[in-house]
Amino acid sequence: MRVLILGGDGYLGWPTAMDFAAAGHEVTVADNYLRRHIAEATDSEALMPAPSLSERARIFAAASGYEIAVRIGDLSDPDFMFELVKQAEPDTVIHYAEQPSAPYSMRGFREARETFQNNLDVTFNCIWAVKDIVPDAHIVKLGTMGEYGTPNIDIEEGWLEVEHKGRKDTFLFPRAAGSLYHTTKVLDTDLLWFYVRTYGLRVTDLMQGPVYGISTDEADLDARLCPNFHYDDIFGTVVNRFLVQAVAGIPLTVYGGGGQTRGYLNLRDTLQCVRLAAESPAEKGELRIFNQLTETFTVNELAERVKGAGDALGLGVEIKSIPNPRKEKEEHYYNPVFTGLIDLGLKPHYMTDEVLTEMLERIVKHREHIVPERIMPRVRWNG
Ligand code: USQ
Repeated sequence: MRVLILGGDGYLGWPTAMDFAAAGHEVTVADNYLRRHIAEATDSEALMPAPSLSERARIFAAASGYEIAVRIGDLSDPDFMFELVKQAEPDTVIHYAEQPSAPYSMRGFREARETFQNNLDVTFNCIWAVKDIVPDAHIVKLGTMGEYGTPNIDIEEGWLEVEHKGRKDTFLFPRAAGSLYHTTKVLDTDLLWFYVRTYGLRVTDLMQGPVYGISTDEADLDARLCPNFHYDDIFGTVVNRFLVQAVAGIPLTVYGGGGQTRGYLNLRDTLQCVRLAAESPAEKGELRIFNQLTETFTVNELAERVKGAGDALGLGVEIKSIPNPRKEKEEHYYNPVFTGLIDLGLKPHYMTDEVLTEMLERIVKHREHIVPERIMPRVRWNG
């Protein structure tokens, strides 16, 4: 397939690009380095430095023999998006090109507006470019489990059959997101659904939980191909943060009561899920939704697991609850259905002690680059 990856410089975008190229697909990536600019502006740089996209594509080509075409530009600009889609003529568009940080989106008016505009504009431009130029192409959109929030009923895969006053219909599962960032993804889903039912686009929306991991088959070819590994309060996801805290000798920052439950997955499984979805596309006129996670944990359980793996390496890990900077339930029911991707062929890589130990050993090699000031939360939801 010809595959166009929007947001190809990101934690997920870059390893996805290498994975598709290594599987024999023709890959183009596009990015405007928004995350790099925000990371610089908020002192939230990743643990290992990442060369520019063009440089990474050159290193990957030398190491593997697979080419990745790189376009740098702003996908919220319709001219750039339309030109790109015309040139790349994709069979599949993988859309990751969003400001992905919940804390950043809650920092203040400017950051909320930047998140809102970028995320909605890119989705809107992507929909129109596909509709007008390659209407049969399949859009694989990265959504988030956070769209659903933490409802007191089981979370179905995207849709809910409702019986009301003796009649039945199927609706998008109710959504109640916990940050402006997560809310932009709810709005994306609504936009996609409108254009799918009106113009017959084919779309897969992947409701993904927090991802952890550094290693993928292609990233391991050369240290400079490593995904952007963030441990800061802005871009770092909780497992990656806890592992870095364990290495730095900082007590693991459990927010509040620690009963918050989410659905987690290994970076390797993100790659599998996205490829499985792309290689078995949605039908025309179908908005297909999968819940993309492989296991659920409370924050307290995660902290205990990281402590266990860290202590076995002699790190003497401590856990300390700190006031929760977010507005979220700290004790709640959480039971998402996630069978769709398993049915497509996903073989999960679970969060074993071995996986955590491997990550800790890798982080230990970079321990002198950990900046402790990046760890404590700097953004409060009610700040
Ligand atoms: N948490 C802590 N301590 C920390 C960091 C986080 O207790 O030091 C807690 C949070 O309060 C939350 C949970 O851990 O309850 C997950 O937090 P997170 O920062 O790993 O995840 P989140 O902000 O929700 O966002 C991340 C990605 C986002 C993606 C989302 C999936 O940054 O792009 O959409 O995971 S989900 O959470 O399912 O919505």
